[in-house]
Amino acid sequence: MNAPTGFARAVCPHDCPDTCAMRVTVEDGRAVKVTGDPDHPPTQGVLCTKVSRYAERVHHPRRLTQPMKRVGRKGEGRFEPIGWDEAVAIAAAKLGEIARRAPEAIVPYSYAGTMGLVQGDSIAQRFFHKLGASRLDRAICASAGAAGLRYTYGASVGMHTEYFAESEVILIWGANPIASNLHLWTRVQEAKRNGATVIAIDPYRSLTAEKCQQHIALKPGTDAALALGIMHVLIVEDRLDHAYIAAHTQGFDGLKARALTYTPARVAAICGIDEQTVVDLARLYASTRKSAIRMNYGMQRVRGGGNAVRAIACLPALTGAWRERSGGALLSSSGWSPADVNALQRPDLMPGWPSKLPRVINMNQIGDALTHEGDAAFGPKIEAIVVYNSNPVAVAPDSAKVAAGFARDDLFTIVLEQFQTDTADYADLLLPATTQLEHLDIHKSYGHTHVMVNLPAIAPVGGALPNTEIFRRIARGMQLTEPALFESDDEVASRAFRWDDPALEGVDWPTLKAQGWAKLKIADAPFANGGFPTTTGKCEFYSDALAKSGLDPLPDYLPPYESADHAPELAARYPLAMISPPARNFLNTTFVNVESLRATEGEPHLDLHPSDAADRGVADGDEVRVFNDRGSLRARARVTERAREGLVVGLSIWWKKLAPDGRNANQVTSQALTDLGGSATFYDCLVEVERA
Ligand SMILES: Nc1nc2c(c(=O)[nH]1)N[C@H]1C(S)=C(S)[C@@H](COP(=O)(O)OP(=O)(O)OC[C@H]3O[C@@H](n4cnc5c(=O)[nH]c(N)nc54)[C@H](O)[C@@H]3O)O[C@H]1N2
Ligand SMILES: Nc1nc2c(c(=O)[nH]1)N[C@H]1C(S)=C(S)[C@@H](COP(=O)(O)OP(=O)(O)OC[C@H]3O[C@@H](n4cnc5c(=O)[nH]c(N)nc54)[C@H](O)[C@@H]3O)O[C@H]1N2
Ligand code: SF4
Ligand SMILES: [Mo]
Repeated sequence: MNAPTGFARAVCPHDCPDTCAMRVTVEDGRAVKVTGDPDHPPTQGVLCTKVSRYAERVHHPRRLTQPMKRVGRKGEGRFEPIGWDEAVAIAAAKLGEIARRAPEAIVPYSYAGTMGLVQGDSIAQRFFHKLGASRLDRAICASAGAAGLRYTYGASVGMHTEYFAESEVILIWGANPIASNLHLWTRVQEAKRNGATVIAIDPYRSLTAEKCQQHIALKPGTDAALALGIMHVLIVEDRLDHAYIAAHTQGFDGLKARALTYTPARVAAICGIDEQTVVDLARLYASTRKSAIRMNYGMQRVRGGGNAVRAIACLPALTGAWRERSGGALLSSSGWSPADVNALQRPDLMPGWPSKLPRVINMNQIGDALTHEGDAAFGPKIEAIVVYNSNPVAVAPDSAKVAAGFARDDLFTIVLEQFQTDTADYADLLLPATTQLEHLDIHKSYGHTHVMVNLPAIAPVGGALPNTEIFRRIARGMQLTEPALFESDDEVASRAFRWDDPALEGVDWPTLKAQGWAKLKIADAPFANGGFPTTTGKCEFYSDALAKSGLDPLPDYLPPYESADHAPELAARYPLAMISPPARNFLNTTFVNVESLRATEGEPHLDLHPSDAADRGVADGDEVRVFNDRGSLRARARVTERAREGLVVGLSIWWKKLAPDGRNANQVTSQALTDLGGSATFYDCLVEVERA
């Protein structure tokens, strides 16, 4: 235990770029309060509202504290408690039987319930690799953007958050930091006080957009066109850093030819904004090298998401903004951390390694996968699914199909959870997992450049166990003998990073454990002299790797699947574009069951523009039905200009069973995948709305 009484040091485990350092106040073995650590530079002593309530969640009366087996119908959520020995025996027998016959019929399903490298994907991955289970493409969130960055910069790397405070122009592009990246917003406000111009590029007037000097409300999924339009202006007005382009980029001539086809007039028509807005934005952007772009994942949840990130990522290399530490772009900083994924996850344990590996299931298509009968192309029908760190019945797209899959009587489902979520209701075995205050972990961050350690502050609540220990027990129950499956959490954490990496100079596992965190050694202006982590060392406007895969080697605008440009017939029936970005008081579906936070969000809302509301006879406060061919949900209408014309917004992600109609936004979202990275297209979704 870190500290039975007094302060303990922890790390916020949630899927959030800020990765805050927390102090936990413990009294009589109970966590009574968590606060932001004032000594940790990115945290600056502040936690967001929802995680300030973390102790409430840890000791919540409905925490799962003992293993349970299903007694009711699937989805009904009726269980009876059993002991750990019985639970492990059931899991081991069932998984063992399937693994001997058809290992790929077992599918693990996990995401970022915790971002910890130990409780996230270490022993669990090793276990599934050893069995030869299907692999999961964990692409529900960030993989289009990650691919966009990889093909342009070589990795998920960018500016340090700290230096946004010194920027003179800041574009908040497809991001809503007040809700989902609070500590960056603090830096942006500092910059604003020093005279910076801050512009939001977002179809929705988010909490952040309303606080910026300008809000450019483009149509969803049109960001690549806007970026190409900015390039057009930079080129024709010669606002380029020719020396930077010559020395540190590849493929300028091709990019130039492409950008010249995106005149401001064409871009204005695609994006649904004024021509002058495009020109002014480009001029402002190029007026200083201290121009910073904060992208977040909002913009890449559409068909052309990968290309959009790629196009935007090219901008700072054109103006030479990378020469300044307060210039450049940041989508994710996760690539700076020397995480040792192979040591953590041991892909070499897979039968057939390295050439003939088990099939891959994209987690965004779990609805189709679970309802597939199996054939030569798909492989065996799925017989067992093991869910941890995720709530697919609520978060995965095309939810009716997902729920139908989980409802299959011939599917064996294990769910490791802290709470009885929508997914837990479908479990055959529901196993209680510890929270961050009860287990050890090690973290990198995708928003800052520190690595961090979380030590347990309290003993596990009730009979809860860490994910790692649950998988160790099931492995032992299956008589597996591979030593990697039985390493302790401390041993796993000690392998999480390549400690000899120059970024970790002077830091090893014992030091990090003692200190709590360490800042990675990365240059202040990392690409001032090029040195991108691509094979060419350049910022790749033109990507040889994309060309080799038969894809467009240059960034381009791809209209959303569900748009008048791409699917006019569909757009005639379903004329409204729906997005369902994060609600401020939830973190995906985590915290929806914390009463105080749910009360703040109220009930599921749908924001729609006054003209769209008038066309449908919808008044503010009416109950509306949102629908398309995939399904429908109900919500309370808020008639507001926050949503641009043609756009409806349902802040998310509600637990279905805590919504009045038992449904959420994913009833209408689709399983289609992005251009690059196989990501989900949650915000590429046409609907119609009517009064309920
Ligand atoms: N409070 C809170 N914080 C969170 C989360 C949460 O649920 N709640 N979720 C966490 C997770 S998992 C993630 S991935 C991040 C997500 O954090 P963000 O990437 O910031 O996520 P989004 O809210 O999806 O998108 C941000 C903004 O993009 C806008 N947007 C939607 N479509 C488009 C588009 O086509 N173009 C442009 N330019 N903008 C668009 C949305 O209106 C929204 O205001 O936040 C994390 N932090
Ligand atoms: N409509 C719509 N859908 C979306 C999005 C959207 O913007 N709109 N956003 C998408 C995005 S960006 C993401 S990242 C996904 C997020 O999807 P998920 O990663 O599934 O996120 P959560 O809903 O927060 O569910 C995480 C679950 O993990 C559990 N958990 C936390 N820690 C632990 C642990 O240590 N052990 C175990 N066993 N369980 C733990 C929590 O209790 C919680 O129920 O949702 C996606 N779905
Ligand atoms: S959710 Fe984000 S902002 Fe809130 S405490 Fe966690 S890391 Fe910090
Ligand atoms: Mo995410």
